[in-house]
Amino acid sequence: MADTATPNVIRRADYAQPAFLIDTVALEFDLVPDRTVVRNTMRVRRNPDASHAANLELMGEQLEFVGATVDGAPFANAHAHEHGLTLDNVPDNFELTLTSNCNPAENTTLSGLYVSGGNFFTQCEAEGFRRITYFLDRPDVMATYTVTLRASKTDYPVLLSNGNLLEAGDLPDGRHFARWEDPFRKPSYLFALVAGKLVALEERVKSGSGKEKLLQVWVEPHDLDKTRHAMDSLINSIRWDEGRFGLELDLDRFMIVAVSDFNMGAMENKGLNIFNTKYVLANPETATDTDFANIEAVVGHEYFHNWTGNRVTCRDWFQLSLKEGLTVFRDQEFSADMAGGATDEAARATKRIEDVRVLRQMQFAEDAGPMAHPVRPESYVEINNFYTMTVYEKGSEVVRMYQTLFGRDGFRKGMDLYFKRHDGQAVTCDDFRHALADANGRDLAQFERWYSQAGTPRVSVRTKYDAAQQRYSVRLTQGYGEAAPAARETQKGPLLIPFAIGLIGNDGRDLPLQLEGETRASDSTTRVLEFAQTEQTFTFVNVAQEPLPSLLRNFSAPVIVEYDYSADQLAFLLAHDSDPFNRWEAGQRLATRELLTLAGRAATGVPLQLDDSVVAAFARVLTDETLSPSFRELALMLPSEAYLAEQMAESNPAAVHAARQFVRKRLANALGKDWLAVYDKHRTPGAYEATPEASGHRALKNLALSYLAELDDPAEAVRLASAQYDTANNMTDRAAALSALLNAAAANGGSVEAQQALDDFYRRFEKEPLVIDKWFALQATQRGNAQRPVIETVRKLMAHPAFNLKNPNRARSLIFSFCAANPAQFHAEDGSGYAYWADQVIALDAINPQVAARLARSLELWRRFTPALREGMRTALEKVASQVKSRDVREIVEKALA
Ligand code: B3K
Ligand code: ZN
Repeated sequence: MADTATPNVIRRADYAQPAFLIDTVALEFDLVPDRTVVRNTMRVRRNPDASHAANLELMGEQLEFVGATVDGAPFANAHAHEHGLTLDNVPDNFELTLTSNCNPAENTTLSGLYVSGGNFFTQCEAEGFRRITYFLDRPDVMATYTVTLRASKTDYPVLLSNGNLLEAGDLPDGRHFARWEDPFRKPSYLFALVAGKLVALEERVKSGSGKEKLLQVWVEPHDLDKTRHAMDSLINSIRWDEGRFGLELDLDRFMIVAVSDFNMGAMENKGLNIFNTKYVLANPETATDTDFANIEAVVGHEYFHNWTGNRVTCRDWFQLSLKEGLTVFRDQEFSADMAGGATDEAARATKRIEDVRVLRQMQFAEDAGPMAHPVRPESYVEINNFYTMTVYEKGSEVVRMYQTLFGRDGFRKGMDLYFKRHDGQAVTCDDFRHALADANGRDLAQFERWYSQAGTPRVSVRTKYDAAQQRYSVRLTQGYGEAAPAARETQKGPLLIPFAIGLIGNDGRDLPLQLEGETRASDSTTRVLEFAQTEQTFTFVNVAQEPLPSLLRNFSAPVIVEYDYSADQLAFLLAHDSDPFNRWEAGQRLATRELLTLAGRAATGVPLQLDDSVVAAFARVLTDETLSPSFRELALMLPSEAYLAEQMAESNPAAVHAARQFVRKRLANALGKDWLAVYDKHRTPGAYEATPEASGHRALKNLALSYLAELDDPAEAVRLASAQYDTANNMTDRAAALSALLNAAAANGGSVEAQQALDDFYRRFEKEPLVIDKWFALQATQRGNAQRPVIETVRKLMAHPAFNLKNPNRARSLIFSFCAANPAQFHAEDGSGYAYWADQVIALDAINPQVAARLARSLELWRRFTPALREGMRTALEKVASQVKSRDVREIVEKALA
């Protein structure tokens, strides 16, 4: 109890080496759902580098202690307590055997050993292993594991664990066993086991050095027809890591297992990756193009962890971004290479734009609130709360900056040195930075601030052209603006910011770049300026005409750029910038500026108007057939409501929604014929193909359909959407049609077509949980109106027989979709959304604290909203704070209220 009442803060500065080390672990499991017996035999020794401790303190949670032996003899001085097991006065070097029981059937937290769909699964990161056996459950204790699994042969025909299968066979009483050995030392968080009725798609491939590898994707039998894409993604990942980083698969066998009850996306357990079904199962009928792309990215991500995370792991959890930021960077590069190879910059930019959009919408918001923390946090109460956008996405941007500074080859040299120095070790973010610095002969001391300072940096730009001297100066100033208090206290000094810039002439082409002091212009028309002081001026010489600057090309650093572009200049950049990312960026700036002005008007009841020049800029993109469809789709998509609300001095979701809807309608009505032409032109008849080109066509076509559904007279759009719904041969088109029907209906208080499609969708996919998740999510995120607020639909759906709060995917599809992805409805003025949110956080807290804590975060920015909403949010937060028990949720709501 003491633990939940006054949560302990864990601090990075308090790191101390473990007093003991564990070299080998032999685990034996007798798997029974409500009483699994675990016998754990460890070789333990005192750590020569740590200060002396007489007692061995092992972590343990929710375990029933049975007994201990030391070197084969019963050991009486073992005391089990709420947080683990204390063994008094142990020898210096000994064999310890512990026996304990746990109850996987009752484990709804999905951390440790649990049952899902009648099968056994584990999840150990970050601190779940201690729910399986008593252990030094910290990443700097690395051991080799042997695992023996015993279970009923009929109920659990398949028995899997990390590494290689040593032997398997039958036992008396209808039981059987399997024994696995993982030859690589690993921290406990990478342990895994799976037992149950599963089948596998198998492939044998040869790795770069010619060794044969067995690859398996394990699923429930009825899902075998949805495994091909995951397998292809795995094979592509293996090839990519060999080609780009010279990293080979080190085990003879690599397994992926899908489970439908899972707290996050997937887990990189050594040789036995466990995945949320959402990131494995796909066929054209059930999965969208986005699902296909996500599966490729997540399969890649977990596979890449085999080197960045598993072979070289984290010394402590403050170093989480060492493996996560780096592995996100690797998966982003993998997806970009899969889409565009190394050289198709436009195709690569599509991926870059998608990633930056997520970063800006989610990580910038995190940085602006009470959970703001550096990429390498200084403290935490519950580590699971720190698997964040900052650690992952900003962490990835930090890794990307090394590559931007040193080039691909310099980055590769740094990676090679990192593995040479640290293979088999548990290390820190500093170790990574030093490897990159040393391999490139650079001092990166200042770069450390990217790891220790929270908040989103702002770079303001002032330019001056001297026509007589043909000089163009760019003055950069960096700071953090009005940072959140949590971020402000970490901010100590200027950052080293790689600032990529180009100069554009009035014909739309890049000008040559020559900095003052250089003898000639460089070959490239993009220059990475190393901006390292609070204020710094860079002067370009021999600039024949006044240029338009293209700033922070390809988003070369995770910062906000402030520069006073005129609307005409933005339209020009949108039409001409040679950097595809910045072309998109110009359109976004233009739209954001316009939308924020309109939201301000909507908030005060002033009638809305949209300038014709904005419509014209969008029309040019819409009709420019030289641009790729996927780029056009991204450029024509307006910034999200959440992002826009976050940009307001006081977030006003209703005003943002009104403004954005106004612009969508205006663009729909003004360009109706063009949208229709685009819709027709980008159909993809014939068999479904999951290629980037085909999915680009579908994305643009479906965006056109969504705009057509905004027309004042949506009859034609409804006809098209209904036809598309009925004839679709893939989920991308079917779901887009359904969504268009729902949105067209919202304006008119419902429609027969929408209801029919919704009912049909349910019947058609009743047996496909991942598709039923979409059915819930589409309804939770639909547009509402005064007569029919979405909260009513959501409440009704909570009582639907297919709803299940215990399944995280289902809870996310309904509750999270409403609370986090439908801002205009969630932030209803009557506070109904907040009351609902509080009830759900409290209900989930008793079932699954990790999932509850994620939901709890949807109100953390409450102080930034309009006063009318703020009060309702505070009341809801206080209610949650007074009722929840878990450390996870308490940390979130207490920080929000502090
Ligand atoms: N490493 C896991 C995340 C574990 C989350 C624990 N709460 C998945 C990943 O990032 O690859
Ligand atoms: Zn990861």
